[in-house]
Amino acid sequence: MERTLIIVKPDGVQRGLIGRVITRLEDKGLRLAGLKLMKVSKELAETHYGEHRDKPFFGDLVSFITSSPVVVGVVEGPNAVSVTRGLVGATNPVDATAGTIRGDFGLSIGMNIIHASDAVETGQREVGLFFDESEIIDYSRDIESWIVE
Ligand code: 3AN
Repeated sequence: MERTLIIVKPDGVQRGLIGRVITRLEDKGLRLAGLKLMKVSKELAETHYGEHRDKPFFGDLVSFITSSPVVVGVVEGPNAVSVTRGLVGATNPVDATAGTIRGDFGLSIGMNIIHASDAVETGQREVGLFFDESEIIDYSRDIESWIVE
């Protein structure tokens, strides 16, 4: 079963969108295997966004994600990485298709509500950065057989 990491960013938490964002993932049939509210440290933010270290917006990215609490989740399901990215929408909410989370809730690239891992290997790395194995729960829901053949 594929796993991905999602982060409801500070803007999503401040705007009271936690429930609506997570509902969209659940509505699709994806399953939460881990979930917590936390403040991201500067060190964790710099590691998480390491691939953007040389970009001009890196400093803003780190200060934004550390500015206020976030909700992080481990999301499981068949093709969880690409399915979640599809629900999230394009990086810039102005370009994101209506019906996606960013397309429906955002207007600014710096405040685009949610992060979701962009590849299977990234998902494994990012889940490991934000969660101890003991915080991830392996279970199945009674409804599973009505979602996945
Ligand atoms: P995504 O989150 O869609 O995978 P990435 O990985 O290219 O996008 O960028 C990571 C984050 O960096 C984005 N979610 C966004 O908040 C921020 N970002 C990306 N490009 C820009 C930009 N040109 N200006 C400001 N912030 C940006």
